[in-house]
Amino acid sequence: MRLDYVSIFPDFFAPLTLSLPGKAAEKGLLEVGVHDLRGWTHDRHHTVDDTPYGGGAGMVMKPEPWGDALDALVVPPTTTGQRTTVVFTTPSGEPFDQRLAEELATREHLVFACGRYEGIDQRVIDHARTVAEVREVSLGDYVLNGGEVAALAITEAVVRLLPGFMGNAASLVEESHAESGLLEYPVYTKPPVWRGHEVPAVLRSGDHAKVASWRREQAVRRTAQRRPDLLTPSVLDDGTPIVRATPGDAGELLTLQRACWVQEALANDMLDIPALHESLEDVRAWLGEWDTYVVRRAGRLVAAVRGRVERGEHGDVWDIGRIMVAPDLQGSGLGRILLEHIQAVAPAEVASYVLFTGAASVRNQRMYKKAGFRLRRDLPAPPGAVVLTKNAARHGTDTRRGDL
Ligand code: JDQ
Repeated sequence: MRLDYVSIFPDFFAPLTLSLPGKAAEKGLLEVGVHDLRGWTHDRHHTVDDTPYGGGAGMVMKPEPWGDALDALVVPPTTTGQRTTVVFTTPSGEPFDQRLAEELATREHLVFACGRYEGIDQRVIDHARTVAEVREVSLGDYVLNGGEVAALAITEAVVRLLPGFMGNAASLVEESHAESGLLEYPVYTKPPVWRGHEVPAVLRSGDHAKVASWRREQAVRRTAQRRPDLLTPSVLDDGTPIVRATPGDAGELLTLQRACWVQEALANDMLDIPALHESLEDVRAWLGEWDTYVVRRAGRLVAAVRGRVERGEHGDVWDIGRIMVAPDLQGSGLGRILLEHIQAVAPAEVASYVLFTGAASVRNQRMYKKAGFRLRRDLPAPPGAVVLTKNAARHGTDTRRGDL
């Protein structure tokens, strides 16, 4: 593979010409060229930028030096028919991920075009598409000052995939775990106790099956907490997903809440339940403070649940609330499923779950008891309400959120 970099800060790429893929270069796996864009300027001041058409702040990279750079670096299709791939790193590109790294690793020639200022004149990208494969790639949803750091990150992710690089025995192991779609489990080495922190006993037990299941549980737990987007969304029997609520759901949540709380108020003979009088602004405010999940049927928001951590005397408590099911779908088991779901997404550190319901809401109470909750007359509850709790009964290590 050949890699070329074009930038007004070629020093960024010094590590590449030194030792990093030096070993790959030795084996003839990799050729690297670093180029100063100013080498393709023709004026005394080596100008690479100009003011934007249409006005606005900042400067734009002028097209002529880039055109000459591409003329010099883009090569015609090889015997295999493969063209040069020009990678423009940009905040508006397709997101870089492992799949794209794998795709780029199949290319024979990559040219990284690293812009600065407000970016490169669009005609350079348009022209590049006529002579090469072009990928506009973003490293992630944050703003860098230029494309160099993104190009370096992409390079490292791609080069380590090349056959013969980094002694690829490890990558086989890695792939088998990556396939799980989960984050990595935590890893430990000697000593067995360090600054009072112990290596989990299961890892020192020598029981390979137990080790494997512990690691899988840790991986699932981490993924649920840090990257819930990676987990297959929870689904109802018919495949309807339970998804995180967004700010745009506030209006429909308010409607659902009114319908549900009118019923709750009638059942409990009390018409001034505070939630019944919440405004759209109130719903927007609590949406920002609670992990809220919703279910849609045919586009209509028909059910919701929310949870959040409360710091309690005896450890953290997962406060579950607002289990709401549209009146026409009550009794369908939706509430029970949402109750299971909100427990499943609770952070690992919670010791117990707590929820409140109307003292006269017998159907709700029956469902909560079936789900393992116990009525707690010993605990304080608002007037007309009762408290139910359940031990979170997590197993594994006493992993705190700070470690996750
Ligand atoms: C350039 C810039 C437009 C900031 C100029 C060239 N993921 C990622 N974040 N930022 C970049 C990539 C990136 C890449 C190339 C760049 C940023 N800038 C600065 C341009 C809007 C904001």
